[in-house]
Amino acid sequence: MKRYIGKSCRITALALLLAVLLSGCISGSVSELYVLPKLPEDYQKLQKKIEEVLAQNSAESAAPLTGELSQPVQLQDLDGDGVKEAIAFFRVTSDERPLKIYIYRQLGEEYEVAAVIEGAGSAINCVAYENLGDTPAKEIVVSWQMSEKVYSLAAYSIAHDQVLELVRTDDYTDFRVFDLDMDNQKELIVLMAGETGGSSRVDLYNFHSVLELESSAMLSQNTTSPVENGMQTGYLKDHVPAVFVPSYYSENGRITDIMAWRDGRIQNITLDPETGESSSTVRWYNQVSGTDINGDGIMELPEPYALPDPKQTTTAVNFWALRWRQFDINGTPTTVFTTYHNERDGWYFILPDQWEGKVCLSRSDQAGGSERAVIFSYWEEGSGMEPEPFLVIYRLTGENRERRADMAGRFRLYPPQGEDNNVIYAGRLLDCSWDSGLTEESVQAAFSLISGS
Ligand SMILES: [Ca+2]
Ligand SMILES: [Ca+2]
Ligand SMILES: [Ca+2]
Repeated sequence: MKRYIGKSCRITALALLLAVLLSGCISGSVSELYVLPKLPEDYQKLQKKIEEVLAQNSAESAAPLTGELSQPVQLQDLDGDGVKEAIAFFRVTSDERPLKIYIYRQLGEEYEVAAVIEGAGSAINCVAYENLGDTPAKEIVVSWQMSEKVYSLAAYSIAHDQVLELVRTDDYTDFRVFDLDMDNQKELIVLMAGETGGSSRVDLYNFHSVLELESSAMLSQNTTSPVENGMQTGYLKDHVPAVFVPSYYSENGRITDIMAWRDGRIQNITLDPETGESSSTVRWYNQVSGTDINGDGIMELPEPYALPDPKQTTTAVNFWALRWRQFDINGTPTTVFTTYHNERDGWYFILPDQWEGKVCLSRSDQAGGSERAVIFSYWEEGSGMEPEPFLVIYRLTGENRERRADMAGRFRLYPPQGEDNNVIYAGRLLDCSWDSGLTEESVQAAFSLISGS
């Protein structure tokens, strides 16, 4: 739609954005946006410089499409002198290299063009400012969109107003900037998906007088492709940095390759040389991804297993338990705890170890879905016994939810008693011949909301 807006409109919109951006009220409401503060003199001068670029034939503002840094004008101290430079993004369609990143340096009250990065392609996909070298200056990492779903990654340094392209990859899949080798300097870590999953790899670009491709590690064989936006950085045991790369594996399966720095290079520390796969990370339930579930700063990956189910009639699993495991540098896992995750209702519960093999779950939805409950029962497979309920966790919505949460026998899990919320979670303990070891307090301690739900 952008291209049909008149140029003056575009300039006004940009000036507005600039005003908002520079005044620091990015989170202001729409009405606030239109009460324009008078621009300080020097920002008006920056705006004039930007308008000069936009005044060219077929020029338009072209902010990065994705990522956190998606404003059309951004402020960053690139050279580390304590004064922020302004960075503006344009597309000049008539040019052979239509994408332009202008870097403006402030000189007194004036702005002048310090450097321009030019690129081929259809759009600037995303941008990052990171120190990848040995000077105080930040490098600019740019993902250029070449065509639909094809992206090229490049890193540039700006020194003495000269743009230097440090590295460039063709058709990469994802990247992170992260200190993998623990030398207090970040590396560029690039996921390159191959034609088949088995030919995918992670490339590590490290700085040794120049930024260069230092080492690579292959992903597991027999996968389909890496999971879109699945790559995560995090930590192993002893706070060793690592990159976690999930891939699609067979039908409904996922496999996660863990990449870390070992013996002077990036290595796939979970890869089993016999199978060519990170066999210890395979999982067949994929609604939950790796996360720091216990908040100790170390990544845990879920290892799902089917809970015993007296009603099971098919091979389809109704209830999964998740063993959350952290890994050490040798790829050896340790379980921190086991949970039942209820993604649909937005909560999870830590299952005590002594419950293993003794507890089954069932669901009970009432009142048109405004009362959804999961019932925990004592049951041992092959015992011939009927499941004996001992705990119910309710998700309550709609009218009277507070009253229903506070019914006799029920206790609040979220929010606390006396507070209302669109969704209220409550628990109930039931008499049972088996001792679950639970109290209201321990149920509260074991219950958590799934963040983001
Ligand atoms: Ca500066
Ligand atoms: Ca490093
Ligand atoms: Ca953790």
